[in-house]
Amino acid sequence: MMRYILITLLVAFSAGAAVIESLVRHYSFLVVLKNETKICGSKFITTVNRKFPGPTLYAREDDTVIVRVTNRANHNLTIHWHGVRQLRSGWADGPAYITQCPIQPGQNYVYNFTLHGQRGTLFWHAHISWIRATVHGAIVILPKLGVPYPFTNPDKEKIIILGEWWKGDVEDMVQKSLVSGLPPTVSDVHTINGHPGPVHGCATNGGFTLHVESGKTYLLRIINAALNEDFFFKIAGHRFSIVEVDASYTKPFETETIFISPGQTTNALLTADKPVGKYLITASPFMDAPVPIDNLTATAFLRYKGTPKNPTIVLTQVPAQNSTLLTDRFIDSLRSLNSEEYPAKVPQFIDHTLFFTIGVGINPCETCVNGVRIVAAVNNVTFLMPEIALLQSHYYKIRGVFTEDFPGNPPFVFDYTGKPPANIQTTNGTKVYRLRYNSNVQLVIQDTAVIAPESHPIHLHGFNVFVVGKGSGNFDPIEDPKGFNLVDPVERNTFGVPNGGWTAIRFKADNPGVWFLHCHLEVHTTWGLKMAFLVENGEGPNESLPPPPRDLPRC
Ligand SMILES: *[C@@H]1O[C@H](CO)[C@@H](O)[C@H](O)[C@H]1NC(C)=O
Ligand SMILES: *[C@@H]1O[C@H](CO)[C@@H](O)[C@H](O)[C@H]1NC(C)=O
Ligand SMILES: *[C@@H]1O[C@H](CO)[C@@H](O)[C@H](O)[C@H]1NC(C)=O
Ligand SMILES: *[C@@H]1O[C@H](CO)[C@@H](O)[C@H](O)[C@H]1NC(C)=O
Ligand SMILES: *[C@@H]1O[C@H](CO)[C@@H](O)[C@H](O)[C@H]1NC(C)=O
Ligand SMILES: *[C@@H]1O[C@H](CO)[C@@H](O)[C@H](O)[C@H]1NC(C)=O
Ligand SMILES: *[C@@H]1O[C@H](CO)[C@@H](O)[C@H](O)[C@H]1NC(C)=O
Ligand SMILES: *[C@@H]1O[C@H](CO)[C@@H](O)[C@H](O)[C@H]1NC(C)=O
Ligand SMILES: [Cu+2]
Repeated sequence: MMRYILITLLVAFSAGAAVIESLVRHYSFLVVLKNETKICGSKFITTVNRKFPGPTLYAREDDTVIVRVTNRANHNLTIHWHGVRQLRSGWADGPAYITQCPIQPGQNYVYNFTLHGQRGTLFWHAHISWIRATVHGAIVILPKLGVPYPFTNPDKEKIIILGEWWKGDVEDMVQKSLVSGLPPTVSDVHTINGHPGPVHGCATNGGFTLHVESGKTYLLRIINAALNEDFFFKIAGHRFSIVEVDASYTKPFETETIFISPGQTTNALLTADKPVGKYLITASPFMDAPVPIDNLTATAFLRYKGTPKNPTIVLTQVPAQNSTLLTDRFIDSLRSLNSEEYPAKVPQFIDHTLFFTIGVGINPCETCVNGVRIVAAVNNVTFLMPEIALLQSHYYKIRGVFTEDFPGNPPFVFDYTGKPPANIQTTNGTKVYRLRYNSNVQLVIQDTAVIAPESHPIHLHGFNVFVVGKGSGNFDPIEDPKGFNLVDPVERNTFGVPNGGWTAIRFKADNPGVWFLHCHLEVHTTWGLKMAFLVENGEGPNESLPPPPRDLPRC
């Protein structure tokens, strides 16, 4: 039984690349089943171009990217260009049943989008069920030709993708958990560029080695493509200078530990200024709640040119799995660069003030193993996936697919981080929240202690958001806004909501369409921790969603 997804993106860089600033990049992704015994366990995985991780998509700011996808697998597929703004190109965003119906086996779809006002590292991944476990790869957006980085020009650039690996078939596992109502199984190992390193029960196949030369500076483009795990990333003996996150430049700061959640990307400068030798690289999980996770550390090596055979490996200590202190220190150090060339355009006046609680719950389920199903919700609504994509339903005014009554505030006020209410059931529906074109939104997301407080990386499609505040306990709408950073807050597409705390974001709703907001822990998204914003058209065609491409998949 062969599973093929052929994503044909024809790679054809224009001959005039050296002189033309803006180009159309055509890419060819062939998604096929690959025998991947070398990583950990013997199994077939769905891949793009037979690569795991998949191919890197290179482009420059202002380029148009054309990706032709042909699905020859035996399951439905969509591809999401994670963090790409998709200004007025919502049809190319990719989340299944939100902006498009899936590309069914044997079908094609051409993703067509332009990279407006973004430069840095992002990534692409499948956006249906858990297929992104193996269907993902880097997106590198270089500055416009002739425009330098606003930091030391690196001698070389390296992509580092952190991932999660199951020995069994991930799709089978998830489908079984949906039937049973029990949590999905945690992964078997973590990976660095596809390799777990020497872990019991997994062939190392050499692992991943980052080759460096003394005195040179490297730009590491680090991506967390894992499904459910936050990571600490370290290189023994070395420090990083953080210069960009989620394709937005930051004020540089030094750190020896990088904290990165699923859906986030981080660019870090590394100078090879230590004695020639071999140094351990670690990606170890973070979890500060009593939630079972895969607790294995993925390892790789940094090796200087000229390192003798069989060197002593310089080791590093991985942070404690529950080190909230380190995650806070990293997150609190992030600031937008906010220079003349790259200003932080933080909305100063607010049109919509929203407050969302997020957490898990338990609903009755007659057919489930324990008679109950674990669910998750935003403002107590467990999102039900529609059968027709929301964007199509919106554009063609198809009734009955979604309702516009998503609550802007929790329906029931309680001590969110204190004792949970006795009733921990949720309500459900396919509800969206409507925003006027160009309105300014402030959204505070509050973690709840229902079942257990836990941190969540929340991803918003279609926008970058400014993370203006974060705190522990219950958000205080009078006192807490006084401490908001409205000058140089970090700008990103995926932001953490801390365990038993809250995060405040602001964004301008300048992108008409339907935009998904969800936890980037796939387990929570599966349980319903998701909703969508419907952003109205503005005036005239340059402020409106264009008609869908002719090949948009149908349901
Ligand atoms: C997968 O690869 C392994 C190792 O190369 C080999 O032993 C096995 O037969 C392969 N499986 C199939 C179905 O091709
Ligand atoms: C991509 O979109 C642009 C503008 O929306 C359009 O002009 C162009 O023909 C499209 N290209 C393909 C290959 O669909
Ligand atoms: C990791 O998890 C396994 C399985 O739950 C457990 O047996 C082991 O003690 C844990 N290891 C550490 C270092 O916490
Ligand atoms: C972190 O975990 C360690 C070992 O499990 C425990 O001793 C310690 O109290 C925990 N720290 C925090 C802050 O929860
Ligand atoms: C959530 O909705 C359920 C079902 O309507 C209700 O029983 C429960 O009290 C609500 N809980 C909260 C915290 O709003
Ligand atoms: C949605 O809620 C209704 C009413 O409580 C319930 O009957 C139904 O089973 C729920 N659907 C899902 C998929 O949870
Ligand atoms: C659209 O066009 C109007 C009038 O030409 C202009 O004022 C506005 O800034 C444009 N909007 C965008 C998003 O380009
Ligand atoms: C694939 O997508 C189509 C269109 O939404 C749907 O009818 C079909 O049930 C899906 N197939 C599977 C296996 O989920
Ligand atoms: Cu979550």
